[in-house]
Amino acid sequence: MDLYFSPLACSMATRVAFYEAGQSANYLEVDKAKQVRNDGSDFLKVNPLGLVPTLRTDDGAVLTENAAILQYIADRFPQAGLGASSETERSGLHQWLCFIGTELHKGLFVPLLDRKAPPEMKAYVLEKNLSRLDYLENYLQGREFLLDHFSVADAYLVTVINWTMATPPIELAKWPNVKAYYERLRARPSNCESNRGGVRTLQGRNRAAQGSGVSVISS
Ligand SMILES: N[C@@H](CCC(=O)N[C@@H](CS)C(=O)NCC(=O)O)C(=O)O
Repeated sequence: MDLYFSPLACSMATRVAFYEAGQSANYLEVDKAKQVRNDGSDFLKVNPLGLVPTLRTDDGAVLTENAAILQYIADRFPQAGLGASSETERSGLHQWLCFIGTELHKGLFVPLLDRKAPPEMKAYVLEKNLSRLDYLENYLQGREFLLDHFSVADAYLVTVINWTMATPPIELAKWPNVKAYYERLRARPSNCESNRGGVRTLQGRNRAAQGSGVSVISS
């Protein structure tokens, strides 16, 4: 399989899922600014939206969207137990993948990480959507994972929470259950492997962001 990814981007969730499943893929890096792969080829020919993750399966299908790709990995490697084991759990998995993709990824973090978003927009997004972290805080009380076991939803959530290192207004210490969850998940080998050097980069960018008052990574 070919996974088109960018370092620090949401495609890290798919890499985490591959590592957790004990599987691998051809990891093809995309330069998001130029929409080319690092061999110079045009990524828009693979995914006209220009978004990572994009996965080409062994039978040649091109899949897009985190929620769809993550569930594909869970279904493709059922022995890894990264998906749902019952109908109810499947609904829970869908729920969390949708929540992370819409409420957190796009609703909260993308505007904060966008270099071009005006400060008023960032302030509005914080006022409107920061409560999503309160919801997560309550849910994670006494829980190790989003479901009763590690799942692809956790792979996505730890990836998104990583970005708090580059969004200075969000101090993770204010949500102790989320912080503890993040630290647990971040310590898993899958996360370390998928994110070599990435955390240091994010921390460096966070320092720059605090200095300038804006966030400096685009997603
Ligand atoms: N709805 C898509 C969103 C994916 C997405 O936003 N990917 C970002 C990286 S985190 C990206 O490729 N951005 C490049 C761009 O916006 O041009 C999904 O869930 O997969």
